[in-house]
Amino acid sequence: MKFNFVKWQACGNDFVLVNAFNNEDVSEIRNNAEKICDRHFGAGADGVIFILPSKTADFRMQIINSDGSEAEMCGNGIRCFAKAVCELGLTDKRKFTVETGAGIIIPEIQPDGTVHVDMGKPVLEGDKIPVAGFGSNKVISENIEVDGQNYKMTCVSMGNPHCVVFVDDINAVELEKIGPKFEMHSFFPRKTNTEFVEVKNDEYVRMRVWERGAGITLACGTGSCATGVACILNKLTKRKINVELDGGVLTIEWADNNHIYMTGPATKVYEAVWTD
Ligand code: ZDP
Repeated sequence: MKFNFVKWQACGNDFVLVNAFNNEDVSEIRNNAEKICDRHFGAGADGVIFILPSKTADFRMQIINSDGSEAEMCGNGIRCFAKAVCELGLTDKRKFTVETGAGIIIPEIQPDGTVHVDMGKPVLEGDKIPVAGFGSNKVISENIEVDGQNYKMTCVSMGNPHCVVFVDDINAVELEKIGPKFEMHSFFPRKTNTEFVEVKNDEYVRMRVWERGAGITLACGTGSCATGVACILNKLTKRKINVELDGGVLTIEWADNNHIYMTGPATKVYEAVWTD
């Protein structure tokens, strides 16, 4: 297997980006995503992202997690994707449409190099997130028992499922221990990403994430969007907040048009050729 790729990171959430806009066959790369993402035997990344053509948008984005599973959407990844397609000369537009598993997403490159993304509308109906046992009701501050301990969860989909848990002290969260237990909990038929959030004030929160199919990552964009929504549903913050992650800060706004807007950085790290 031999292919060119570009390594990108966004708030420390890192990806191997592969350009397949001319419909190249990337099935072998996709099937080897776990090996490619391995931090010792591979290039090392939280996921592999493919730049693909689309019939319904300017581009299509596909993301494979580091465990080889496919995800519907990724927030940090789409900021990397947006800057990559410009860098590759696949468009001279600064704002364009991207087909994803969460629908059409619209990134816009800002003059300062950050990317402002219309992430679409959050999905709050339990059975659409999906979370079992709540029908189409919203899941706000509901009980969940994990490892013999009770937690309050608020669940949101940004195309991919998120379970947000507010805590008093984020440093006391044993993320490595309880993260996978939330991910695999019977409430979540398609598993879940889990965000632990300490609210600092009504405009600033600290969040750590255990990602479905990737474990602890330094940042999660869709998770930050879900965190913003959960903060507002629980009347804990204003509609525009900064989310401090292990790897950086994202600005999240839940606007009056019910769309979530995410703004943050994305940086190219290197270009390479995979040759094993
Ligand atoms: O839903 C999932 O399986 C996530 N692990 C996908 C990756 C999400 C990402 N970290 C983000 O920023 O939203 C890329």
